[in-house]
Amino acid sequence: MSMSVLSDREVYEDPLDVMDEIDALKQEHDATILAHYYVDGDIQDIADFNGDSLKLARDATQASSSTIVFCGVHFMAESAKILNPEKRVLLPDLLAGCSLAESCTADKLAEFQARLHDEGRDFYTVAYINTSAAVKSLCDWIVTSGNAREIIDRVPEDREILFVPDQHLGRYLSQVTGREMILWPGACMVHEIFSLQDLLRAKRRTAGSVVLAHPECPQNILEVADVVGGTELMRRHVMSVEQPTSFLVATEPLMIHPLRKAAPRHEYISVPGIMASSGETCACNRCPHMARNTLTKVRDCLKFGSPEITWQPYFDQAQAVLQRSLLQPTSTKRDA
Ligand code: CIZ
Repeated sequence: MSMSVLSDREVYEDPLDVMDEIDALKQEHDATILAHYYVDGDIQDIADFNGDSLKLARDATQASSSTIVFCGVHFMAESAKILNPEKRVLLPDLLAGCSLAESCTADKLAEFQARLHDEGRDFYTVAYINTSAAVKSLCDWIVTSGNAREIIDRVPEDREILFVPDQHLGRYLSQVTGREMILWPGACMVHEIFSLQDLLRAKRRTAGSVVLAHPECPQNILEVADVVGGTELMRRHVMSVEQPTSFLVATEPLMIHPLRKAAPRHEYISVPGIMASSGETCACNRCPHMARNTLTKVRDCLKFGSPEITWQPYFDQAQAVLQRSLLQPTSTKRDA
């Protein structure tokens, strides 16, 4: 647990007091707390549900409370609201965005789709969940890292696929499914900067180590990975390995918190990144958006009922595609 908590007003608050306040406020406001695997460990520990965006989207529909506090980023809270229109959905910090979502705005996507249509291309648009609801409303299917292969296999083969916004995930999916894709040139700021050289050196230094890499990583990292998958697949994988093992983990470093909780017998080493400005190795893979979630902000959003995700006109269109893609699986198997 962290030793201290500084609120926005820079006042020291004991995290245990803040946790007690959150518990009381949860009862008072009939709230359920959902926390993504990439948020601070303290927040994961006090949450009612932890998971990746697919698991949390499904958990949100099972919650019986009238309020959901979504500790994650904006597109996740938006998806929770769209799948639970009758519930109040709070996000501790409205500025918790996503570099992938920012790379593909609805205007830019609509323009690109129109250009492809003008060229006579016939395609389905498949979006990674890391997109705004406005973008989702322009798409045919939504995938998460947990159901991507399964969904791509469901996309009829009579047309091409335009995959947005993550070029690395799209390339990986194209390789494993054999489907050709037009790729949007987006990338995740966390997964794009792993140092291949440091990963190879760590692998050589750590006998018998196993590399777990997220499919948002570039091709050079995936080529040296032993297991490629989203966070929920990583968690299930380490639980399935009995023999104590050293895992080199190429995703947001806070993922080590749920991995360690799920399978404490293993050693987990975070793969370092490289700073674009100097080329030096750094511990710079923390997602600055996920890091906006703090215990004090969780407490404050419950206390003040704000920031709240409110219904937008394009949510109606996004609801159909989200329900089809996330809540009607053909199998419960996890893939990517
Ligand atoms: O699906 C998610 O939640 C994301 C963005 C990554 C992962 O693998 O959990």
